[in-house]
Amino acid sequence: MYRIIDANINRVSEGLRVVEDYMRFKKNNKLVATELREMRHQVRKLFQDRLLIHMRDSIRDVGNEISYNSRLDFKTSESELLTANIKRAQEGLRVIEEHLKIMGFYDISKSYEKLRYHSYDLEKKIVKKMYPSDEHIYLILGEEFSNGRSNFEVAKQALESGVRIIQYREKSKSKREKLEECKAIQILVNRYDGFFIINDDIDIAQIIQADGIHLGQDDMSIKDARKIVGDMCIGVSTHTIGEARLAVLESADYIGVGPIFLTQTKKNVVASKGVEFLKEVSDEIKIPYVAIGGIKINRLESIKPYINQIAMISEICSAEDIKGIIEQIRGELNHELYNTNGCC
Ligand code: TZP
Ligand code: MG
Repeated sequence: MYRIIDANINRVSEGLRVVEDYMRFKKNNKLVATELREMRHQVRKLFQDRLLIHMRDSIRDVGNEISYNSRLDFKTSESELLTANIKRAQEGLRVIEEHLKIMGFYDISKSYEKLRYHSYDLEKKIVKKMYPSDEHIYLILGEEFSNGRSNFEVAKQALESGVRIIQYREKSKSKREKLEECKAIQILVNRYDGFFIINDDIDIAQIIQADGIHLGQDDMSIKDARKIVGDMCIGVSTHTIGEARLAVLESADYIGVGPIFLTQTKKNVVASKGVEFLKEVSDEIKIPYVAIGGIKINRLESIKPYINQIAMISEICSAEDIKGIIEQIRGELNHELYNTNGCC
């Protein structure tokens, strides 16, 4: 029994340590790293007994060989690494909890149970959805361009057609109206395993636990936004290669690149060098980027070599047949795209 407790205290601590260091060094997420650190210390402190080390016999542990010969722990992505290690910690906590009960340490067992519940909550903060950088279509909602349809209706049709990234962008609705609409759309997006991004309103994004926020050059800086949203995905609009470089330095998760063509959709749009700017970004920028501004199906040919992802408002929202246009766009994009970069 002591060997089981000892092995699992180590297992839990090590699992937590892997995640803690990732949150600390890769994500610069002080809050979550601190929570993990405290939990790790608790795991060691709650049950201390000389017998733990005394009974240890790692050399003759039959599990060594099983583990050495197995490829079940093979991992290829950061999110797999995080999930595996937080799960390892949870399983270990459960083992400790169950065995301490029959060893007569009921109260201590209940404290480990508490830690396990805490770890479920932490898992939500750690295993966040990654920005889907391999999706080609990024739909931005705007009711005034939607032919009398609601944002919810447009989002629903797009999701049914397989669009996964949806941004909510309303410039003249009241906060309350936007919030109610976003709550409903977030639930819908979750159902389709999509990725929902809120333009401008960080408070709405926080309340509905959106997947991301999108900031313009006049909104708060990424650094300040990070203080509020932690490691939620942050996208930033850029109009020059200088702004794009800065967004990368400030650790944006993706950037908007545009306007590429003339657009009537956005008021007071800042001019950019259009396709020329897009080329610069495709040559240099190593985070996901999405081309935006006046993107129409019949203009795709000229930008195909430089894009992986395109954002559209009017071309999709105003279409008579939303599903039809999405299918057409997808047909156009599905071949010979410049495959830009990895994920964020
Ligand atoms: N940012 C730069 S251009 C633009 C935004 C939000 C509007 C894009 O709309 P459309 O209808 O796809 O040109
Ligand atoms: Mg803005």
